[in-house]
Amino acid sequence: MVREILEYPDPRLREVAKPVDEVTDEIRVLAEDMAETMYDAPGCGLAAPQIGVGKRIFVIDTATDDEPSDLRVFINPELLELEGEQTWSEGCLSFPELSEDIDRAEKVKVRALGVDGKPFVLEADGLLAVAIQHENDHLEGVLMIDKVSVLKRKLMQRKMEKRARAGA
Ligand code: GNR
Ligand code: NI
Repeated sequence: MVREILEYPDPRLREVAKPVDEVTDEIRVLAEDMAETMYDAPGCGLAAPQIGVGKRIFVIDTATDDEPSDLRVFINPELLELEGEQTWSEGCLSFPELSEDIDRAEKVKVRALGVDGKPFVLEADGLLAVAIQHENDHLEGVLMIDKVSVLKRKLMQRKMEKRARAGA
C-alpha cells in the first residue's frame, strides 16, 4: 500500500526512531509499503519516519531505469565505518522539487537486519553510500536542510513554507 510521505516541517520528521524489537510479519508489511511508496514517488530511498512510522527501517534502490530493480531493506542499521568524502546533489521526498549539494563520506560500512531478521554487513560507495547516510540521518531526525549553509537553509525554509501555503 502506498503511504503518504510527510513533508518538512512536519514535526514527526524530527523524532528519533526506535529500534525494531523483532522482525515480524508486521515489519515485513511495513517494509513492503515503504518500497511501494518509494517506487511510486519515485525516489531511490525512503525511511520509516517519512511515512510517520518512528521505527529504525529504511529501504533503498539505486538501480537506474535501464537496470533491474535492486531493493535493499535495512532494519536497525548501524554505520560501522565512514571513509573519504564525496559531494552529491541530493534530493529528499520530504523536500519535493529541491536539491542541494551535500558533503558525505565516500564509503560506508553498514550492519543491519534484513527482512529475514538476519544480520548482514554491506560496504558501499557512490550513490548507494550517499543514500545510506541520507536515510540513516532520517532515523535520527536529521534532514538535509541541517547540512547546508545558513543562507541555503533560509531559502529552503521559504520554499517549503510557500509550498505548504499553496496547499501542495
Ligand atoms: O529519492 C531520493 N534521491 C536522492 C538523491 C541523492 C541523494 C539522496 C537521495 S534520497 C531521496 C529519497 C529520500 O528522501 N529518502 O529519504
Ligand atoms: Ni530523504
